[in-house]
Amino acid sequence: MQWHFQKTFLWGTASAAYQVEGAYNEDGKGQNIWDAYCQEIGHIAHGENGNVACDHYHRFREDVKVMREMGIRNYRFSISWSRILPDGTGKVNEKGLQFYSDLVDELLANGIEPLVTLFHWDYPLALHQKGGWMNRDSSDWFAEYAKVVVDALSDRVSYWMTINEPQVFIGCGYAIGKFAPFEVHQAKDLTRMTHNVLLSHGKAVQVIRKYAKKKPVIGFAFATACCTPEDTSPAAVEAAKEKSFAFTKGRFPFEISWWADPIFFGAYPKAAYEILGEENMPEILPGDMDIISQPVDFYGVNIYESKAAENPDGYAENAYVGCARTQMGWPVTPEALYWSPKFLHERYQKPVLLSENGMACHDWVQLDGRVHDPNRIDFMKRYLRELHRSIQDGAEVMGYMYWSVLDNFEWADGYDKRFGLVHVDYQTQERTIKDSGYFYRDVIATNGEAIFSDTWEDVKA
Ligand code: GCO
Repeated sequence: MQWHFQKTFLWGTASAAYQVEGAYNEDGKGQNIWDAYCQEIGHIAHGENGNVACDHYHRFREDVKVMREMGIRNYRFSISWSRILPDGTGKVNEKGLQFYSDLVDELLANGIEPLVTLFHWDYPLALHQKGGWMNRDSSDWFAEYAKVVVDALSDRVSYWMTINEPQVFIGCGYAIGKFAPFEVHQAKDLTRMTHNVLLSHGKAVQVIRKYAKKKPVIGFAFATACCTPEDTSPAAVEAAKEKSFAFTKGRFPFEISWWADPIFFGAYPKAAYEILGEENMPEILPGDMDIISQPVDFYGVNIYESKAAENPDGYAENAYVGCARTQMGWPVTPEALYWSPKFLHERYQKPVLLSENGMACHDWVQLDGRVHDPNRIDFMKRYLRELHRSIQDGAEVMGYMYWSVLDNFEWADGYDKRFGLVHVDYQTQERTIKDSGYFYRDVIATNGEAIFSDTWEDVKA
């Protein structure tokens, strides 16, 4: 068995505009729904918001330097739509574009490949006020935004993700009201929003293919991992695969197939019509499914934990009494990075990009000035060993983006939850590379071999 990943494997890290940039109202940036709704008391832990965050907007050169010290080769970041188009459409904010152009130049000057996510939840407030994803025009708004970004950055950017986790921004934002804009809608609205989000994805793919100056590699970053089989018998594996891609009213709109089947098969799952009822399915105009099913180059997926195929203890999650859990409370389930790449690659026949994986820990700077995070190092070893095993067993996996480069604004959880390879002191904005950041440096330098050491020591010191 080879103890490393393929030479072309993309090792990197990830972030999102609203979670790291700050400068929420600077240099002509327009408001987005997180700017607006974080001001409402009760939504976010401690009443926190992304107004300043990690101040990445002003400190991006320092942050790129830190990435370089960690040997990061790829950096997945998102563009703030309302920083580029303050009203969502129309007038372009040149200072906003300049920030992203400077960031891309800084990355490339430091040997780091940029991967751009067009939309990571920070929907322009002006467009939300025009109906947002409920409005059939929303896909044209998104295509216009995509064109502005592609014209500005595609001479240097090759990797594109259209949307990040529609399962979550529609599911948590409009079905269960946990994320901005904190609304609760019924099925008819949710399917209509889904259709407009998928049309937006398809039209953005068309724009990138047509106007990108460098040959583009296009995908998305979906949520929702596959289920872990009860055991490795063929029957259990089949059952887990079937459950992973099933459409169930209870999990709608968080499923995989609800979002991925229209893109790869050009149709919504049949079970959706049966379970939701024809009357609740979206209006599909001629040509819509052709737009939605534009060919993409990879299936990007954010995986933190696997789902349980069947859980005898009644847990909805893949958990058991006393199981290891991260600071988010999520069960530690490394096999998620074996089964999800395997099942997703088999079903959709595209290379899989792990666009996010990581864990939140109770990190702080210790008396010796370092941030010792052995649990995160152990987590990464276990998950990456499973990813390596999945590749050895035939799954095509193109890369791994650790979430996240910096501690940052963890949405409704605010700043308590720390996912970063780099600790951020939000009082001083001081960055401290955690032990895991130095571990990841060695993982990348050895193309993965370091994950097989049970006793990795930080050679930096
Ligand atoms: C997501 C989002 C990230 C989160 C991260 C930790 O996957 O939910 O893409 O913005 O911060 O996943 O929850």
